[in-house]
Amino acid sequence: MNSAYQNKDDYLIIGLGKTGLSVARYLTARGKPFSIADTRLNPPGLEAFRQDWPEVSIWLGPLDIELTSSVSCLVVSPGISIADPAIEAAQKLGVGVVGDVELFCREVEQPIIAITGSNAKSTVTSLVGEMAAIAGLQVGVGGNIGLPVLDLLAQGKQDLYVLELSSFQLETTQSLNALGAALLNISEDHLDRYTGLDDYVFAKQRIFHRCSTAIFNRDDPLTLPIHGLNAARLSFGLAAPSQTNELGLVMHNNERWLMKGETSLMPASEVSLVGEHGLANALAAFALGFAAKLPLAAMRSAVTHFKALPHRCELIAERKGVTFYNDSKATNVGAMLAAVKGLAKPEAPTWVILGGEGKGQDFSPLKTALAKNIAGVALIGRDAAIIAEHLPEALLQKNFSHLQQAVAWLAEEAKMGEQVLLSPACASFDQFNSFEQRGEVFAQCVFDLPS
Ligand code: UMA
Ligand code: ADP
Repeated sequence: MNSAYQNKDDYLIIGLGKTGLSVARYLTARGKPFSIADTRLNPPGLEAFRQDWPEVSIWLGPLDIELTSSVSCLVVSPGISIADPAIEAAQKLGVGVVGDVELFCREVEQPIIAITGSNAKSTVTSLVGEMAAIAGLQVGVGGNIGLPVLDLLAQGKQDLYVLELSSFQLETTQSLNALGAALLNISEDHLDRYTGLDDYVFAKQRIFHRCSTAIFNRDDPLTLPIHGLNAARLSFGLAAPSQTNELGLVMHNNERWLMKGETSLMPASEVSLVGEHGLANALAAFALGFAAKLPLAAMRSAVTHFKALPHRCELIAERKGVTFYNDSKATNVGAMLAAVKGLAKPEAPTWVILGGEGKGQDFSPLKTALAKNIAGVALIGRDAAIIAEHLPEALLQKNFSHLQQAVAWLAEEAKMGEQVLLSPACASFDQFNSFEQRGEVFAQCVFDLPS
């Protein structure tokens, strides 16, 4: 019931998702009173919440200034914009506005490695987590990757935390003070929540606030730190490093090496991540590892043995000399461009499966990006026609109602030595429950092909 809301509690949790529940557990464990709100009338998880916290007041529906100003602190979930008028108004009246990551940072004393970017966050976060584990550290890995940061506290004391942070989480975090903070790359995303690209970049740049080492991408000027000016800096990029605080690639005796300044890290051929973007991700992880003072041998070992996360340029199988990759996590144009650039080569022409829910993105970069080393395109999903308008005219392309038909066609068309890449540049919700399900359907179709 929303009527006659009289809230004398200290905290109001906004959002009944994973984050909200983790905050509820955290505040309960510390004996701090709270109530909870969700802008939806019937959010998933409502009944379970009522059972676990029968005494806690729940507000459902649009937020209201009387509600938000009745507490001393709002703990806002990432799915809710802090530009909501009721949140903004409460903040102006002196109510604190924080997120779960802020509560976590206030609680833990151990060092934090923080990672953001439009793409590659989960990959780099997991890789740095493995580097630390191989180095023998107790490491907690969480955040936007899926495990809310406050739930890491239940795992006991750690030596190091490695956190993937979204722009939404960074907006409500003031005390991150990371030991190493990386902004990996920027491409258009979440423009439904921001007034423009600048606003989105500004939120991402918050990762550098009072960090000890700021890590940025020399190939992406928008990642250059604007905060954290007193921090040490490390950069990564695909060109050769020219100083000791730069990581990059260098040719030695006909072999490419990952380097930090003049120090050799490892040969590129031993990096398990595929493509040029895989090398960029490995360099970023090394930079973060250096910021955390991890031993080189542990970093090398992790980069050699790291298994690509499912649905991220994941090698599925080879059938009749054709290699199939699942990059279903490429839900935006930036991720798809990186996969194509990283995998399509003159000696390995690539067929790309594109389409789904385009989220109003600008598909014009496809015209140039798909002009070289692409054998053809299979289009699926709701926005296939919009994407088709931006494909190079001469490119072989065909439209399919279902992913299964697209894979069957590609299995017929692709020749030995070629590659098939599911990297749709779109969300999956028009035809699938999630990008994971889309990737699983793709993998199953490939496994079902005759070998
Ligand atoms: N919602 C409302 N009203 C509310 C609260 C939420 O409509 O009052 C809606 C949101 O718009 C959203 C959904 O409910 O669509 C979930 O929002 P939430 O903030 O409750 O989400 P959680 O379940 O807590 O999951 C969040 C992150 N989700 C988002 O940022 C939308 C998860 O990242 C993250 O793994 C989790 O916290 C743990 O930290 C997911 C994500 O999509 C994977 N992130 C975006 C991305 O990676 O691009 C940023
Ligand atoms: P995030 O957590 O940021 O979504 P993931 O590691 O899950 O990142 O990868 C998401 C998508 O980004 C995948 O499709 C992956 O192939 C693509 N990707 C991986 N590395 C890069 C990179 N360096 N630049 C752009 N896209 C990338």
